[in-house]
Amino acid sequence: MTTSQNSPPKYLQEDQSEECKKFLSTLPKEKGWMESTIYNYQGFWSSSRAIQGVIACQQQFQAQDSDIILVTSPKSGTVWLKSLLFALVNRNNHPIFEKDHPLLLKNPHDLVLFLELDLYADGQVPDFSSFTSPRLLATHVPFASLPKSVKNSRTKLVYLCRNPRDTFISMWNFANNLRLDNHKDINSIEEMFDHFCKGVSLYGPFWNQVLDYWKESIENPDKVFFLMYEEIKKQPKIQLKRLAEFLECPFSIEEENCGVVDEILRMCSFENLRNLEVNTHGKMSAGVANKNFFRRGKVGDWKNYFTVEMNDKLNHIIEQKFQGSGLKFSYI
Ligand code: PAP
Repeated sequence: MTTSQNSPPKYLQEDQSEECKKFLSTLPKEKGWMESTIYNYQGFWSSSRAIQGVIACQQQFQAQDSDIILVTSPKSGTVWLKSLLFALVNRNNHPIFEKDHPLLLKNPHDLVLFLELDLYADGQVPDFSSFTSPRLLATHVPFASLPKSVKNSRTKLVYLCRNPRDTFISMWNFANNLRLDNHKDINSIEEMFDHFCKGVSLYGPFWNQVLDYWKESIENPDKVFFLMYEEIKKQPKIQLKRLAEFLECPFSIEEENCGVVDEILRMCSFENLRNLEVNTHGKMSAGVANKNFFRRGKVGDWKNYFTVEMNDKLNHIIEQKFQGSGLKFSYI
């Protein structure tokens, strides 16, 4: 489904029932990135639409032991990981060399749906009957706010993060592109950097989300698999094979010899996905043009935007927040 030319994409819709308005009025609020306002619910910042989806999902979602949920901090390469997971997990029913592979025809966001932004958004009751097992799902929700059944089942979580500098630049560009598409003015980099540093980013504070999943991945390595964008860029084959092992669907020697691993990486590469017709001209079902998800796809783009002051300020925050965690980001 696409939105009509006059209505904003679902991402930007802020329709609220009276009951919801009343509830939102009890939450701390700040200026939004794409939408006018974001709210703090259970310690994280998000749009009214996403919060309604999170609450519905917390109340209704029943996880299954075989589920695989991709969790990401927004703009950390979700669409990339969705494509890799889809190709990996479905390689028996959709061989990667298939001429009409779903990844050639659909944006990864339409193949792996978000719980709170797609399935439980806008008051929907999702129908999972057409899902094949394992169900592949996604969310941006912090660990503490995941539905109970996700934590209490053997559902596997794949967490992806990206260095905070590139994440911020990607978020700022994405939000402004969506604003421009909807005839709104852009938010300055100074203002949104300040927001990001204060923790007021989409599903932020960034550091809280990353640290919680990092700790879970150490304490519970069979449940949470922690991946970094920069590491996949550096060693794609190694990381994809680690992911396959975590998901208990390792590549066979025969598959490796036939080039399956290489072909999955090629299919899901930035250059390939970005240039597909569906991603140059298509729109995802939530109404956003697919091209917005394929901007530069590089490590280190932050250098084209950061001033010395911004660099110093973020360095200081990162040192403070991640000290002693053992987590190190790579920026080049
Ligand atoms: P979302 O949170 O809105 O779903 P998400 O997919 O996480 O967005 O992030 C998009 C980023 O991943 C973009 O980064 P950029 O703004 O720095 O360019 C996008 O270019 C990048 N990206 C998309 N696909 C790939 C890919 N196949 N390989 C590497 N990076 C990618």
